Amino acid sequence: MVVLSKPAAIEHYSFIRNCMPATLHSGIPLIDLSKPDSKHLIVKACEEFGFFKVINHGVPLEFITDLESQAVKFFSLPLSEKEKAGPPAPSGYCNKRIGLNGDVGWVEYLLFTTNSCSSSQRFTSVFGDSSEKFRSALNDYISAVRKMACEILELMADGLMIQTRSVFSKLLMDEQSDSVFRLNHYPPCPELQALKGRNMIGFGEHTDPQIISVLRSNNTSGLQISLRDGNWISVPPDQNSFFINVGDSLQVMTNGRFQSVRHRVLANSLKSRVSMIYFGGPPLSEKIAPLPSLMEGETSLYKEFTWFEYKRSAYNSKLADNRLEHFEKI
Ligand code: GA4
Repeated sequence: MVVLSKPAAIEHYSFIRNCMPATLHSGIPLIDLSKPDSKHLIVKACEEFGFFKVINHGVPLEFITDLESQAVKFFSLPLSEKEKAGPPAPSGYCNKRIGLNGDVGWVEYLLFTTNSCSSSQRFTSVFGDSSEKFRSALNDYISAVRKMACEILELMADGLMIQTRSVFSKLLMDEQSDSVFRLNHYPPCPELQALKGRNMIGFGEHTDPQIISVLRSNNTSGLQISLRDGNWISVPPDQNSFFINVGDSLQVMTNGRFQSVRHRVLANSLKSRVSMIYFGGPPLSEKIAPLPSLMEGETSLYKEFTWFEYKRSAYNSKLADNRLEHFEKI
């Protein structure tokens, strides 16, 4: 990460924004996975927010702290070392650029496609002897988080009274599941203090294209979500919990009953933020369409498409675009 020497230089960055101040919201739905009523609360949270926080999740703390310390170690390497991981095409490292269409943010990150992360040779060149430790921390974490995501998706199917409770989870469990994992580092941005009331965008507003995203961060604030009325709220960080986002594909499968949540991350002037996100996606060939049992005489709001088609279109878009627009029936 480049450190800017003069506060004036920072003015040239296109990701400085005058974001309206967001309120800290205490009403973010909280789901306790150990409670019997969680399935109904999950459905309510997905309908009202497309977002919720999960406690009693069953992911071993050790998996979380191990991967976080591997990530911190990686991000503290000199830029030239980190760049040895190669660009994220599809797995690799990148600094500031997000996607291929000109988006930028005050962030550096590692991206992995989940079926290739255990085999990526490039990490050996960056980590040398400790690459095996990184790989195993990554695999342990992803397996545990995918298991929790599947449990949530099964409770969701139950709550929606769908007969086949694995209707969503089987897509993540499929060997061909096209899931993604990302480790983000938002370095502190001390120059922000000179910007008086303006914000530095860490990761610009967007919705996630997949089915479900599972986010865990350290205790640094920055995440904001957009409510249905368009107001932004700050999500208080909680390193012991996970945050779940409804993705665009789940919006389609529920024929719009659930809506994918728009979210963004603002940089912090003092503390660095590290987040790890699992994006659970279906196999490329999977048809993404509303589930017949959720239609109750309604017609589909969306044209027919496969995850491959949606992904191709999404990856050609800008971060803030409404990606589902092209797939809506007029
Ligand atoms: C948003 C969700 C995931 O982080 C991601 C992102 C992807 C990328 O970083 O390459 C995209 C973005 C995300 C959606 C639109 C395109 C593609 C950046 C971008 C501008 C890995 C994903 O699957 O879609």
